[in-house]
Amino acid sequence: MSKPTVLVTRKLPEAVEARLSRDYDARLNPDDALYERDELIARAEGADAILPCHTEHFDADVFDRLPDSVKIIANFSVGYDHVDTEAARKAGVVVTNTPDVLSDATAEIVMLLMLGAARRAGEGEKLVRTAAWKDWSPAFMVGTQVTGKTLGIVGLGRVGKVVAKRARGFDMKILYHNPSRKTDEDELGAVFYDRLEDMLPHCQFLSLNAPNLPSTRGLLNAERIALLPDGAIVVNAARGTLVDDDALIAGLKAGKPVAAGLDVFNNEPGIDPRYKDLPNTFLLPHIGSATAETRDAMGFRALDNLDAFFAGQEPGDRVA
Ligand code: 8YV
Repeated sequence: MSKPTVLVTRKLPEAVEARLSRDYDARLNPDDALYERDELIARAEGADAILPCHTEHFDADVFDRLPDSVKIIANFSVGYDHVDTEAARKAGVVVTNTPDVLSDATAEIVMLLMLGAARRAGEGEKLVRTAAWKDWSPAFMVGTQVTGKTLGIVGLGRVGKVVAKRARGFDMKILYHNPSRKTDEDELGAVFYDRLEDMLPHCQFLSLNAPNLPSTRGLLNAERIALLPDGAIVVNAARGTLVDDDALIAGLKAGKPVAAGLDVFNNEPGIDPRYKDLPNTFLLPHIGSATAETRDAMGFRALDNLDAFFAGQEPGDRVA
């Protein structure tokens, strides 16, 4: 029997591509070129499956135009907000994601964002790199201490739970807001707030760890920022859509929050340029899951889903 054809939209780790080429008729992308809509559809001609990243968008128009041969979209990502799952269902296309395997790597970036924003790492690094570091004094580059502070987590899901665990290593007190209360085992002593507005006044640090959903879009707005205590620090390694940029930028200019650590943005990579001009931002280019170990694990997880599908089984991570 011939191997199923898989269109792979981006360059993947060597070991993942080796397994892909062994088990499938893989259409790889060695140059890692970004396929725009028309090219993506053209390249999918005759393919049985697509293995995309969050850089490709599958809206209703794409599903209308995708060749009928495509039966599954096995994402190389945990988030699948780049896929219109309703349109996928209507088109009879199965969609999967890669949960769990990137929670540790992403939680590391959340800690880096907290530390980087609190300890003014962006400013400090710039001083050293531009040879602008001229002096030292007790008043030089004074930041906020992370140890022992109160951290509010919006979304105690897979990543949020690991963030809570890591933050406990910094003796932080953990609060969380979630659509529903977690079990004792998942909470591990974190304090649940049914209403986000009730939690915000206690958050010396606030970490956004919720998915991009209609209910979370623009969640961090001017009214909610105003509820944060003085000196609060906000970090986001989830999705840029959770933030109202105008509100956060106005807040950062006014000193509330006092700093922000951001790994994700609206309209990546063309982010709101005002973030770059603010000294109190610590900015990273969406690298939450970018470790060699996690990239391999994400690829293998996507392949496990494809293997199950083509073996006539239900893929473990089916989301549509
Ligand atoms: C990935 C992510 O780098 O998996 C996700 O949802 O946001 C990132 O960590 C990216 O999506 C890979 O496609």
